[in-house]
Amino acid sequence: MSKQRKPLVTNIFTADPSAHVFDGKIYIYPSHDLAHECEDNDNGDQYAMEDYHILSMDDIDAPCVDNGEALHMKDVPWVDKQMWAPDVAYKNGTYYLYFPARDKKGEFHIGVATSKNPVGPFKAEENYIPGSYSIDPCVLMDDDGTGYIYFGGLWGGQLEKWQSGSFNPNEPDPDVNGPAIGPRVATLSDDMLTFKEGPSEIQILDENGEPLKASDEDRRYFEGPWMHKYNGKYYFSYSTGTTHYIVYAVGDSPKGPFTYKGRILEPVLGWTTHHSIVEYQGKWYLFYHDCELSNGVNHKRCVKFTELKYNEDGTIQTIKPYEE
Ligand code: FUB
Repeated sequence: MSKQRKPLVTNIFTADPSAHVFDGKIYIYPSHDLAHECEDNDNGDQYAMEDYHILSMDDIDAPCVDNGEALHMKDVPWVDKQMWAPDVAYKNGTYYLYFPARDKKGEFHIGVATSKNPVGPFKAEENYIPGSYSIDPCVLMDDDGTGYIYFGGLWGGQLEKWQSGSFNPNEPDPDVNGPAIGPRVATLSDDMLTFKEGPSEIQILDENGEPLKASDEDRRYFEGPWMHKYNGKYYFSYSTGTTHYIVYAVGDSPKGPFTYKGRILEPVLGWTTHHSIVEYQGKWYLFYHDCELSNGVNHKRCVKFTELKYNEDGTIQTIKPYEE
């Protein structure tokens, strides 16, 4: 029985799924939402997660298993709170878990933890990756073995505060008529633990080759990046945040620029939307979340998946999450 478009697990709340295939099995690296009572705010204080649980499925129709706690913030010396959306990468027999969290000064940075097992337990490095900031890391291991890490999120994710190159809590918002703030990309070092190059800002362009504007909230970057390759092209997808779409842009190189192409997922129940895209046995799947399990409570989310289809010209068919 396919679990498509149903909560993958119901014993815990999960969100921000990063799906990967390792040795023929599907592994999902989500955030672990906690069921505390609190008010929502634009700073994201309601997302007070403390640990990670990794989910797995033997195949796309198999039951989804919660493999238990893989990393807790008490075991990460630099972290104070809010372990948000993670991703994983595999290289030379080791799994690298990349995760954002607030440090003791209240700044978001990105840490890395390693394990020989895809479901952990993971052991974190003492400090965050030097030069990292903001939230929502995702990693592409390119065909030549180079790792690229993408990250950044507006509002609670603090990306606006890094416009000068260092953290400025009083940084004014960008001019709405100017270019949107872009996500960041860095090249990972050969040992996957530091940045070899970058971070630099990614450009997302409209159909005329102009950078998307900050006022273009239906299309500009907000948070939740994902990168995958299809027919040799780089597909950079992300959440538009305030307008609640998952959209994508396509380019010829891992660092862009990328040209906006369209919507992948229409809004789901709940404020946030966050996804990943993975190929499994010749089909493509979108992993995403909504708030069905809590009847719409923003910080009590559940991970789901559905099939994703391309058109002949390489564009992606838009998914309406509650219509077949
Ligand atoms: O889960 C906390 C935050 O909510 C993530 O970092 C964002 O992408 C949004 O899903």
